[in-house]
Amino acid sequence: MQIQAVELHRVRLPLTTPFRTSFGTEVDKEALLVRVVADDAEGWGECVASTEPRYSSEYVAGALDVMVSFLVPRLLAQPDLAARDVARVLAPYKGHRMAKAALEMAVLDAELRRSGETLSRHLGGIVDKVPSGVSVGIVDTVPELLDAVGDYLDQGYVRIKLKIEPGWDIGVVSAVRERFGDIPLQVDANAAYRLSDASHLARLDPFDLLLIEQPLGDDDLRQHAELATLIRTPVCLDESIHSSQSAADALALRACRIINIKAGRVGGYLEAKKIHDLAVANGVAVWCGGMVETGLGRAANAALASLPGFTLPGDVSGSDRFFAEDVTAPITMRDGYVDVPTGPGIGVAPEHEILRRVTLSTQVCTRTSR
Ligand code: OSB
Ligand code: MG
Repeated sequence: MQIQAVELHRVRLPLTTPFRTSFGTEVDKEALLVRVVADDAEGWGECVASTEPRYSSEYVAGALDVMVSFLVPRLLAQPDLAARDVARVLAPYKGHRMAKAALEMAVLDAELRRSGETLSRHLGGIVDKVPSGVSVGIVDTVPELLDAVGDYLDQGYVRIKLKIEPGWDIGVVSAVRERFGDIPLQVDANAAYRLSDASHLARLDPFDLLLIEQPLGDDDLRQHAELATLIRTPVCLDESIHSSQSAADALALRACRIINIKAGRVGGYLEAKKIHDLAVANGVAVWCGGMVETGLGRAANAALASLPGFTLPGDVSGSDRFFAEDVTAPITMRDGYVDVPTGPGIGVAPEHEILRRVTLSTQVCTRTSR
């Protein structure tokens, strides 16, 4: 298809409660929603960069700039563009995987809407609903956390992930185990520890966690491999995995037994599928991470999580986990599952009236303005 225009909508949604991790606290969710318009098709994508460059180097204003200055003009210059070409076309510009992923997602959505195929089917999905886990942020007190976890379990979430950091780890996990027993439980450190904390992290061993996500720094593959020999909890990587190449490196180094796949972090849903395939070939479990996406990104994540290698519940929670009002029809978790969308493409799109209300700014790039 030939792309005629790309609209970039910067939106802000208030979170129902602040979301705190070892790298900071978010009160509002900002996102860039991308609409690609071709002659006979249109599609939507979501950029998962956060407001500040704390999870990774990308951030909303930076993503917007690189899209407008470099990525979008390059896409608009292609006389014929397929989703499978987007990564190669944008490859001369280094990094900026979240920005690239959002553009590829929108082109892919347009293509699939035109052909009538669902994203799930296109990627190789095999189920019509996916188990729904929830990521629980750091809070001020243990009783407050226990209330939150109890609430999510009552709602039906099938797996709890606790954000941890030094000072909010062993005691917290112990308290949750004591109160809720043998529930599927895992932790995410977002790179808050050093290899010298290994004996401290080994104190999580008795709690039979499903995994510990990204205990050490983004670049510490070798250290993760060493840590994995010092603790019993399976090591899972998030921030360290940028591509199928770095996934292959991590597996070769035995730096992890499990991979959290986020399409935005690795440059798109097509690269995410490659990592899935690589993990399956190596007998490594994967699960679908989240970036506090709007319903658009969540719907696409549900499609990704429907692939056969996603054998652990993902951070694919309902819209109401974070938002009082989503930009799409709400994603709902029912009896522990989220439905994989059945409409063509991603299967959902922002609702015009809501989008208008939450939009901070819109930038339109056209073939003629490039
Ligand atoms: O490390 O998995 C993470 C949210 C924002 C940035 C990083 C992470 C998260 C989550 C997932 O924990 C939250 C979600 O989208 O459900
Ligand atoms: Mg994580």
